[in-house]
Amino acid sequence: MKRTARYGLALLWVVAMVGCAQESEYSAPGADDANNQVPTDEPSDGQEPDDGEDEPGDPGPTDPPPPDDGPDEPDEPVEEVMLNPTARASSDVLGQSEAQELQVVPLETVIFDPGTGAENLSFVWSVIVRPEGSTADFTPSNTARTPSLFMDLAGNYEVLLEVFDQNNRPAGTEKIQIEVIPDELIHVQLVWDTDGTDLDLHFMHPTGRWNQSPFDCYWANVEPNWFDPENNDDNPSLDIDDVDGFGPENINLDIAEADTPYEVGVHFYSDRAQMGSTEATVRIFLSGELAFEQSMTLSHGQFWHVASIEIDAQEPLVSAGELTDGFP
Ligand SMILES: [Ca+2]
Ligand SMILES: [Ca+2]
Ligand SMILES: [Ca+2]
Repeated sequence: MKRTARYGLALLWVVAMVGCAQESEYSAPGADDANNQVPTDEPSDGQEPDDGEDEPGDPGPTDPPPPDDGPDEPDEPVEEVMLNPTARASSDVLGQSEAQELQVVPLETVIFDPGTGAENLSFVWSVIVRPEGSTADFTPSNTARTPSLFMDLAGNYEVLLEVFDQNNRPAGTEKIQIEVIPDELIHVQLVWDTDGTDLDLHFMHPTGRWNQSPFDCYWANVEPNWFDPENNDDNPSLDIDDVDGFGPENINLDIAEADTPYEVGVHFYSDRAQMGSTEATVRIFLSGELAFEQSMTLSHGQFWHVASIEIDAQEPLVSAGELTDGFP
């Protein structure tokens, strides 16, 4: 079956502090994300953290003391928590870094740490900036102390950490930037906008035929041996075949043959959810730089010839833009 993942290595670490604002005005993170729930010791309901306002029926410990407590027993002040959150790539062998700006390759798993030893705290992690089409979510949950995140797409991510004290009062926030940069010569990325559908990315050598081994690299031919049979660096590889919706699928190539236009295509293979059509987006990175981005609406069964890539040509990337019923 079709599910391989190939991991690259984390490359370098940069340390940089990003804003720290105690008791910030951030609203409850990710209200649209079912996995985003504010931790609470209260027997109720997963509401947003108590904002200090006295809401009727709210039995939370942050309610102000009864009036007869008198003015000489003020509320216990919120103590600022000193945070030094870090992110590190799971494949990094050098150990923990102090990085709040991290650079990794696509499909790396990044592990987050709030950087505080204080107990009785709870944490909420949110992805507040992500590449369009990314569905990355925290494992095991966004309220874990040290969750991990699978960096599903090339591009920029920003992660917000919110910390709450034992009374669920906001006690600090920090942000971490993750830059996901492909380290291959050619990195082709496919995402689409429907669930329950299976689109397939194809990367074909000019001597090949679409959807046939060995010169089309796709889900049935994930790492063919092209060019020099003794060299694996000149072989393309498909990282993931996504079969249940949205993608991503990536095909990479480190060494390109001279005078060789590689062809990129997308096939709408299966429409289990009966969506009828879906919009596919292909991004092509050359040496880590986004060089091409196009979207196309495909009906079930259709094939989109996306582009040609010839690295040493005057114009290395040429849009094809052809849509056919089935493979041409
Ligand atoms: Ca697929
Ligand atoms: Ca080879
Ligand atoms: Ca999927």
